[in-house]
Amino acid sequence: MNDCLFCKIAAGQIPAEIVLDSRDALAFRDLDPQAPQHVLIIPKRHISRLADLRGDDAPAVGSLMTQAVKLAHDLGMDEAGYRLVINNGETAGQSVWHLHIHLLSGRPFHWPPG
Ligand code: DGP
Repeated sequence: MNDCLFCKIAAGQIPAEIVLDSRDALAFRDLDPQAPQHVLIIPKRHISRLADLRGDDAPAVGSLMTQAVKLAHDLGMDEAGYRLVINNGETAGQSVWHLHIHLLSGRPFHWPPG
């Protein structure tokens, strides 16, 4: 997508602090971190939001989730714990229309979330 912020980051057109670059996914530090560690994991292929996933996207989503969990491990978050969040839609807090998993760690998280 030409005007998608995260597609531009994936294409190297906008700088980001990249922590993972694989065949199908990219992870980079959030510009406005909500925890001491806050990383976004995105598919390189443009998918606007969770609700747009189709049945044949299951392997892609499984791969994304698996890479998020491995990244949490590699960034040393296992012991402290971490939270994975996907906001779907404006009311849920989605502001960038390219599917992304938030990986947050380094402070206590409350439930229910705000
Ligand atoms: P969400 O609100 O769930 O759509 O999350 C979007 C996140 O993207 C938000 O936490 C801030 C982050 N963000 C927005 N613009 C940029 C940017 O240009 N670079 C980086 N690294 N993160 C961004």
